[in-house]
Amino acid sequence: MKEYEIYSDLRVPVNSKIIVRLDGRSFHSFARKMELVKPYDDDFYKVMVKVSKDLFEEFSPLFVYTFSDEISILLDNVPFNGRVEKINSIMASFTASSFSINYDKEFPKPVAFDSRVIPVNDGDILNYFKWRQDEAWRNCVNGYGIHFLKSKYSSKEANEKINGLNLSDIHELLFENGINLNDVDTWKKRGIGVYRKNKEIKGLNKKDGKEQISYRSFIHVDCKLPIFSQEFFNELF
Ligand SMILES: Nc1nc2c(ncn2[C@@H]2O[C@H](COP(=O)(O)OP(=O)(O)OP(=O)(O)O)[C@@H](O)[C@H]2O)c(=O)[nH]1
Ligand SMILES: [Mg+2]
Repeated sequence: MKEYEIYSDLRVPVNSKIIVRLDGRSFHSFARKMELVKPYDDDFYKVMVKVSKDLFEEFSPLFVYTFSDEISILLDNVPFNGRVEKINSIMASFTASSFSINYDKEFPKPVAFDSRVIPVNDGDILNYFKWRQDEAWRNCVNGYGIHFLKSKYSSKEANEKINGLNLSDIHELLFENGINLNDVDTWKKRGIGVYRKNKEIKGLNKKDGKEQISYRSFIHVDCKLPIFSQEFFNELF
């Protein structure tokens, strides 16, 4: 029967970097049922950060990036010998478990995340994360836009109106109504990053009694990410 497991040999090359992207299943309806604050629910985001840190501790990636209900994990060392079934199933189940443990509220039903593996060469890492960060920005403008329109019109009318507007129209509409997206928290516009950072430790050298500086790394949650650039990733790894 073993030969029936025809997908178990599907592998990514272990010498390539990969990104694994996890996305909450039907979180639109999860958000409605859990009555999450619109457009941004602080408690939900705190949980997504805890999940991102759990993933970081478990899989030692180079970088984790999250916004909305999705998490992207950039891995240098491809786990499970590159076996796609293993990577996807373990990452997705680990994420759903971590989400459930860290969210100490009852859910209407069990939550799930989907998972996909994306092999990337070094030249595409910036493009990938720029693409997701652009999506975070679109999400932010649309989120504030629809929230504002629903305060003025019926849900149906608000949806119709927002579909006819592009991002700068929505930005303008919000501005005219006293909502300046420049004042919105950076993490809502650019997402949240988790990565290792070095901390300076001052100590005494036992041999000569002189002060010496060493460095210890810790997991840093960055809620004030810059717009992604090559310099940002050059500093990371
Ligand atoms: N109210 C609220 N909703 C949120 C928040 N963050 C994410 N969401 C919801 O999560 C959804 C995520 O979008 P998608 O992943 O495209 O939609 P989905 O319903 O999860 O669908 P699938 O991923 O295809 O299963 C958004 O549409 C929002 O409804 C939040 O902070 N507040
Ligand atoms: Mg989703």
